[in-house]
Amino acid sequence: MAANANSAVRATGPRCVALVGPFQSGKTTLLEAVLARTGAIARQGTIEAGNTVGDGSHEARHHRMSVELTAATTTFMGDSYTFLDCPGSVEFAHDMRAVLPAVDAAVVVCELDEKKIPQLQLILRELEDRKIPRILFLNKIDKANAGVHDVLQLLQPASRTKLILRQIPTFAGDLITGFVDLALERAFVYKEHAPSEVIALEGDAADREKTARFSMLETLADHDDELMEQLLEDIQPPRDKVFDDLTRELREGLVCPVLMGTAARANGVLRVLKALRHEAPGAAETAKRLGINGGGDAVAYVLKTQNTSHGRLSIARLLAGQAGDGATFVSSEDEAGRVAGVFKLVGQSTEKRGPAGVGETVAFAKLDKAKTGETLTVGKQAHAAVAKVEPFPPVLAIAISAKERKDDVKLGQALNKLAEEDPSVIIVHNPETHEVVLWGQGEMHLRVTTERLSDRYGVAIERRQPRVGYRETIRKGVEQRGRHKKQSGGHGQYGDVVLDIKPMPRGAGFSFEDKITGGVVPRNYIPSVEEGVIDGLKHGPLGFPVVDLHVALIDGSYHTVDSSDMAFRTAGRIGIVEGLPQCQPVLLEPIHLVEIVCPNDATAKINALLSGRRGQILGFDTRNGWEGWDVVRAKMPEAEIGDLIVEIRSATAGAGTFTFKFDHMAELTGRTADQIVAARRAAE
Ligand SMILES: Nc1nc2c(ncn2[C@@H]2O[C@H](COP(=O)(O)OP(=O)(O)OP(=O)(O)O)[C@@H](O)[C@H]2O)c(=O)[nH]1
Ligand SMILES: [Mg+2]
Repeated sequence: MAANANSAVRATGPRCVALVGPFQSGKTTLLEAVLARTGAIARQGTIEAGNTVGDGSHEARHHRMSVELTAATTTFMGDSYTFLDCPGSVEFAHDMRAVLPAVDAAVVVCELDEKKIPQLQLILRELEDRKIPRILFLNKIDKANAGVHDVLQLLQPASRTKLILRQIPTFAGDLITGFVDLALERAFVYKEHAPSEVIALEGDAADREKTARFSMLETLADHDDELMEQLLEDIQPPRDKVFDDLTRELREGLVCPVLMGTAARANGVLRVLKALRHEAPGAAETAKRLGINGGGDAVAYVLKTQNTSHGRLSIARLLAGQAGDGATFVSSEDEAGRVAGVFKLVGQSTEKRGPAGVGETVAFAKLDKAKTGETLTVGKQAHAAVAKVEPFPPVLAIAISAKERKDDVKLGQALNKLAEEDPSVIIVHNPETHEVVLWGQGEMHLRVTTERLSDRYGVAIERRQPRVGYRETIRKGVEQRGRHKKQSGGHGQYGDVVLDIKPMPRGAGFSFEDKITGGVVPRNYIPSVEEGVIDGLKHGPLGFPVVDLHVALIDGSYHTVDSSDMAFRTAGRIGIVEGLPQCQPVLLEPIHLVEIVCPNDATAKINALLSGRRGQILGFDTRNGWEGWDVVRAKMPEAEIGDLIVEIRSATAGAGTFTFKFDHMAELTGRTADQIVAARRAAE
């Protein structure tokens, strides 16, 4: 008996499958084909016609790309399947990354396009790291021709797991008209929007089938000694054994099969569904992978939380137990809410249904506090989070404000909701500039986020470049008197101070010292003098906050009746404001330590890019654990980092990215500094 006799048992119950892959590879089109093929929709829509289930939101239609997760449930041969159509753009990657822990398998839709290999590699790594069984679907075969032969040679570098070709194309002249399934050993001819038809396997196709099948078996035999012996002895392994191995090795993450087709014509789609049905694991294995022992209380993982016009909908997969109306969920942090409505989803269309059982993916309504990526439990005892997917650090920012003042509060609330749905959006309030800065994953991500603000929440906004954190400091010291005296009728105002202003080393900040002797400034007024100085430092002679200086109060005078906290505060401010221009003020700009990761064929371009942006390259290295990738480190002014991601992406076909960390403030003089100061003046 084969060692793996049990592993080939077909999974039962509802499945959940992610459709992932590089940008524009055809995931949404594949979902459409699957839904049409399984009867969930009457006709297959197209991206061009703008009538797909997948890109149903206003923003997705408008941009003709997926900008968020879409879930659609359908039935295939008596089993329920929920497909999660994930955006391919790296800017919306969090919507994909957050769902992966809870899926049984992923179909990775890709193209025969060398330029998209690094992106494919990024996605496959994510799946490999999370141990998600995966099938590659090589799409757009209609655009390929007889020139396409070694599919694996092109695709293999993207995968650390060995790929196995499950199908080879068959041709009529130069056109691909069908395929041979190497496990079934059957030839099929594609029919548009209909199941492929079995044809005789003969001639050239039969020869190619033998060679290709043999290499598929060889790869399988790497993990099956018995099969290896059979191959060595030239014994044809039984078909069941081949299917058993395909199943076991897929589930154990030892191999990644490659299927092919044309999603736009629904060609090759049935084979994908069959592979999922027979070979992919089900909810029981997934729960085991996540450390959930079944039975008992319901455990659900929130794939995505959405705020719709009907309130909050949480798309969740039930990994244990059962949950319906009235179920109260808790997360490890908080109560999540009480379910008021369970829905089956087919994209934007919702259909009310009964309680959800193990393995099902549904939308729960009214879980007011459930956030994307949370693990929820019914009952008092919260289950530990089954997965924690941290968003990638943000790479691009814009400053926004409500067009109309009256919308300020609404804007704040809407932003919070958007950040709960999409944790890769980060909102920062800058107290110094009073700006709301929206950080995200790229231009399109920020654009879509701001579109949602107006489309969904009706808040019109203005957007600007966020301000760079310039500062200024002084190069020499001065002693300066600050006097405030007002004698206008009755009670006057009197404060008089002498400040000793001195530069301090970089990073020292600000310090204040009381050097008054003999009570020439009474003790109780001294904190007010300091406050006045601090006030004056907020806006230096160049227009920026002043740092790295020491101010000592060395002398002054007071008036028994007219002196007050207010008067000394004003005197302190006058002293600093009048003193600073005499101290050779100089601009300081923030310099960050930048680390760029990129496929190594782009390293030279990245180096040039950094040098062109006043970057000081510290060196580059191979990226640890990432074959074919480099890391480039540099110090760069914040002003030059602004839209750096846009250029990095264009130099790396979207695969490169960067992180940054504040390093130090550096003096900036000359033309660039003059321009910054002039721009600041003009803005005031
Ligand atoms: N020739 C051909 N074009 C296809 C096929 N499948 C999809 N397309 C086209 O490829 C483009 C992208 O298709 P989508 O289905 O939106 O791809 P996607 O992977 O969902 O895109 P994102 O979600 O934005 O990453 C559209 O113009 C489709 O019409 C196919 O099988 N053959
Ligand atoms: Mg899509």
